[in-house]
Amino acid sequence: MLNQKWLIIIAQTTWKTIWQIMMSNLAPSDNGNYQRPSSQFRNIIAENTLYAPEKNRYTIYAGLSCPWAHRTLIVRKLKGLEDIVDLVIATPSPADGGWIIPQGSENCYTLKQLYSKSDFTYQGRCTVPVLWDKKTQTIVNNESSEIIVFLNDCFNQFSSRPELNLYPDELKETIDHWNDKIYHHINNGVYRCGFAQTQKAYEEACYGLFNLLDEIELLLGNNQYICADNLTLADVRLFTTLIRFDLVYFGLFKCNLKRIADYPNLSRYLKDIYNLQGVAETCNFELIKQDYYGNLFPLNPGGIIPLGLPHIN
Ligand SMILES: N[C@@H](CCC(=O)N[C@@H](CS)C(=O)NCC(=O)O)C(=O)O
Repeated sequence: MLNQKWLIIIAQTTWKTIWQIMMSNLAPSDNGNYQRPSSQFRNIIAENTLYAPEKNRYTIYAGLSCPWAHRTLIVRKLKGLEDIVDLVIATPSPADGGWIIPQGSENCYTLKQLYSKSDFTYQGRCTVPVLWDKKTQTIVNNESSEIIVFLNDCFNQFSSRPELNLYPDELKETIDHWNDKIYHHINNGVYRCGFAQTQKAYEEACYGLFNLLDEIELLLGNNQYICADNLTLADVRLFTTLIRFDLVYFGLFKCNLKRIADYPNLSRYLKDIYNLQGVAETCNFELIKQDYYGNLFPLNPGGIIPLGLPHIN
C-alpha cells in the first residue's frame, strides 16, 4: 500500500515537472499567463515600394488547422484572389514541433528553411501564415492581422471582387475597437485558457472569454455581423476562432463554460459566415481535430482524438 502511494507521488511530481518544461517550450508565460510572442516580419505591400502589388508574385504559406492562417485563406477566397496570390499548405510535424512543406517549395521542405532563406540570423518561432515574395526571396510579413489587410486593399486591380471591402474607412475605428477586444479575450483568449500554467491564469482568461462571448451574443441579436449588415475583417477574425470552438477549444483548451451551440445568435452568425461562398472549402474539421489533439502533446499526452464534429450546415 505504501509502495503504491509513493509510486503515485513520484509519478505525479515527475509528470508535473516534465509538463512544466514542455509547456514553457510550447507557450512562453509570465506567472502562468501565456504570452504570445510578437511577429517579427512586418513589411507592407504598397505601390512604389520594395513590395509592390503584382500578380503571382506572392505566396501564402498556411496550415489548415491554424486559426491565424485561416484568416488569410478566407480573405483570399472572398476577394477572389486565388489566381493572383499563390497558396502552399504546410503540415505540422509532431516529431520536431514545426511545420513542414510537403510539396517542397522554393527548395524548402520545412518552414524553418523558408524563414532562414529570408533571414539566416532569424531565431524566433517559425509560424504560419507567411506572406512570401518570390521576386526578392524574402518574407514580407508573418502577422495574419496585417496580411489580411493587404489582401483586402492591395490587389483590387487583379481581384474578381474588387467591390468587396472588408475594411472600409468609415468603419475602421469600430472594426479596430472590436479587433482589439476579440484578439485579447477570444482569438488569443482561448490560447490563454489552454496554455495557462496556473489556476488563476486559467480562470481570468476563461471568465474574460465568456464575458465577451456573452456581450457579442447580445449584439448579434440586433446585428447580422459585428458592424451591423457589413461583413468586415472583424468577422473573419472572430469566425476562425468560433469555428474551432466546440471542436477543440471547449475540450482541449478547457473553454467549457458553454459551447457556441448554446448561444443561438452566435450559432446563427457562425452558420451565415460558413455558408458564404468559398468559406466552407477553407474549413477542414477532421484536420483541425487531428492537429490540435494530435500535436499539442502536453495537453493531450495520450493522443486520443475525440469523435464529435460541429453541426454547421
Ligand atoms: N501572430 C501570428 C501567430 C501565428 C501562429 O501562432 N501560428 C501558429 C499556428 S496556429 C504557429 O505556426 N506556431 C508554430 C510555433 O509557434 O512554433 C499571426 O497571427 O500571424
